Amino acid sequence: SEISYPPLRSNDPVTLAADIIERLTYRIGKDAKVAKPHDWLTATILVVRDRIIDRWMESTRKTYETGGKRVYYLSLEFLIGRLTRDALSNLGLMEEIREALKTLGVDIDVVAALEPDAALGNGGLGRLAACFMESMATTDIPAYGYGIRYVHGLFRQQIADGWQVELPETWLAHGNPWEFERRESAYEIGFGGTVESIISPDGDARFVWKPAERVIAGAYDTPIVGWRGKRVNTLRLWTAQPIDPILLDAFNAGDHIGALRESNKAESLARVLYPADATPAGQELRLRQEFFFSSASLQDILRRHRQQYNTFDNLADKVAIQLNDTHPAVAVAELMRLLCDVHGFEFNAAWEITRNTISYTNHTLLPEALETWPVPLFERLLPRHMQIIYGINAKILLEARKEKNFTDQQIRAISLIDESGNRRVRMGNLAFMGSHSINGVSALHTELMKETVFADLHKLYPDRINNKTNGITPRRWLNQCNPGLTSLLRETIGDKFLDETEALQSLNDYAENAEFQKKFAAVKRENKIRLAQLIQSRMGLKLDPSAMFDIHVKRIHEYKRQLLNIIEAVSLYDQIRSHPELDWVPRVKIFAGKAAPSYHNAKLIIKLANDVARTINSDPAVRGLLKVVFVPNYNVSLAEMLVPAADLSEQISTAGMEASGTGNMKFALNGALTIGTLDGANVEMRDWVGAENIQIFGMNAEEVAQARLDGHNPRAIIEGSRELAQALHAIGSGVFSPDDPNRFSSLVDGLYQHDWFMVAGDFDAYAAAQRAIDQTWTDEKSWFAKAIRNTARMGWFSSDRTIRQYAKEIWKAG
Ligand code: DL6
Repeated sequence: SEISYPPLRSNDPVTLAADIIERLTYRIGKDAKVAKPHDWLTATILVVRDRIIDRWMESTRKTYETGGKRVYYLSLEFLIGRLTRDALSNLGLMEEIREALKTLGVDIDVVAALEPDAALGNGGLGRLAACFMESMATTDIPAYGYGIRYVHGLFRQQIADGWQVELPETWLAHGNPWEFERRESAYEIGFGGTVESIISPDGDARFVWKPAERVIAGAYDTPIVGWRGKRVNTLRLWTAQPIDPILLDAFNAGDHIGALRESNKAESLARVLYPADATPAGQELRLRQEFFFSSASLQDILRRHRQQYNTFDNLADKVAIQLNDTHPAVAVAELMRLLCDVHGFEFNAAWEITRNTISYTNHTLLPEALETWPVPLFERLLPRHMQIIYGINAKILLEARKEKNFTDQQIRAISLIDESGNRRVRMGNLAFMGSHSINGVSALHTELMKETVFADLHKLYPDRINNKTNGITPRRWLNQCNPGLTSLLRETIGDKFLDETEALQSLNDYAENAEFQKKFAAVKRENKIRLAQLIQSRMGLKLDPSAMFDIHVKRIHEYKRQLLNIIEAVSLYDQIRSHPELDWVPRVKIFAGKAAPSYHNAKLIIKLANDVARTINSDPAVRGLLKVVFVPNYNVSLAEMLVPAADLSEQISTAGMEASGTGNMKFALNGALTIGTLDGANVEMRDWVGAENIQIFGMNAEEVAQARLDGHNPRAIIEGSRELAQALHAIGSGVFSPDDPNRFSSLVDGLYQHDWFMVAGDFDAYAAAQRAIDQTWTDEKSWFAKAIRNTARMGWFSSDRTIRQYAKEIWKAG
């Protein structure tokens, strides 16, 4: 029967102000006279949330009614940051809410800044998932994100005496008004135990897993609003609860701690996000987390599907499941288990459905980052899944041998079990075999995937690997983070780019226009002043906004080569002091980023950046021409301040090692010039912005591979480069660490001995590229023409484009 729904709520500032007061009074229980800024934030979020709910329900109803295909994005990380500005700006409510709060004597900028960053991710992979969620809603794709509601997101970084110190992140301390607990959506997740086989009268075997431990996965939903509020999708994050919160027998017998053991064990599943993005965590708890969220998500997906269609025969037509890296790869085995053991499918039929439903994105070629698990651990924790994995392996290896004449060596390479040492389950190969599509995240990365990590699987299935170059949401990474540039663009080229980012192309016509250049430069300057104020208030360091802001922010890793940048800073410092008569371009080198707590060299690089900064910043001989800053606790909100303020963006990874990068896109879109290697998406950025508008330097991926094969000789290179040799000598002999002169000798020795990341190998080319950048900077007209062309030509890197490609070519949805 027809249900009539209430009309959508009114959005004029007067109604909004009344609603805010209503929420403050009746939901939070505070009188406006004594309300704290946090109370205003919560009341405002509740009002905005109510506007979203109407559209959220409408979106869900539409999918049910049209029988649309649903996309499920399984990811252990969603680095969403703050949500309030996203929601306000996507709903077009920003100015109305600003006005409403103003009438109540509240400044929206003050309260919005109180929202904690939801730091549920490490870096690029997690932030990509967040951009994709927003773009899926924008492009009207019925999608759900599934992940874990970590109580503690990524650690908070403090810098003490130049060293990184990790502190727990407490983003839920004030509650989270954005989320809805869904008590009805709870699932049991098993671990361990045994597998029983039941033989039916006609001789078929059925398997029943009897787990020894069980926990409950409980759902929390966050609405994700698309641009102009067209569609609202759901981010469903799982929390872990014990079946028995307290063991009363133990408690009554006086064992008060033991009585909570189950509870603690269950809750530990959703307590922390593993803080490493380039090495697998390797611990049992991580495998438990992976299975926990994969199983809960699949049970939820199957329940929703069965409720609508009452069959799983059409699962692949109505459901697309995207695995974000190998972290949810166990979902391949779990979907097989659910279809075979719970829903009665025969193995081959279940395999067809599984493979047609699942697809996998690879985000790294670093062999050490491809997850594997020891067979005994896997077997103990997931005995039925181990059987299924052997079953899949037998099927595929037989096919490879019979149909493609695979050699023993090829069979060893594609097997799900790595037998080269202690036997391990290869999650990358499992994700590959269980997927109909395997995609890389930039053109170069995808080609390298075919040649390296998945070379033999690619020979077996030559049609499966495809490329989907990453993108970023322009709502967060232009409109919101750079309101000054957004207004300038609107008044110059009109509003079309707000809906179609590629319409930024028309800005090309203004690249040489002196009047426009002046306005563009003024916006950049304003953004630099804003950043300088933040740095002064946080660190007490004064920066000159006329200097070039040269920004290198991302996770700290040797392949991202912050070390190369620091060594160049040291060399520049030497030259400024030796040649005070020359016209040096004033620069501020800004670094930020977190190191995995167990990554010794990365932490040492942070200390080096801080030691170098202290020395250079306090040396009067530098005359303020060079400043080095390491800004603590890099997160999404800090990125939103840094990105619009950059003149120069450092994207200098060792070629062949950065799968794509997405920071590179954010900076270029906001009118920074890039200094970078031909790595990841930099290659495509060069094609789009034009080689003359990006500063490319150094070895390409092929040359790096060749140099490694030929026996790269870094000592000879260092000895042949006076600048490099002097800078390394200064660092290695304790010029920047007089309290501990040998502190950095291991870093320097590594460069002399193997230089795996080609820091020495690329140094001269990098230094020359920096001087070429200086040259361009001194010609202001030329600089801004290039900067404007970057903004004009980066529209293709919108995540809306990426998502449309996924939808058309992989998911067949939308
Ligand atoms: O695809 C998103 C993002 C890429 O832009 C980065 O280049 C890549 O490093 C990152 N990958 C990961 C996974 N492990 N590692 N390293 O975070 O994905």
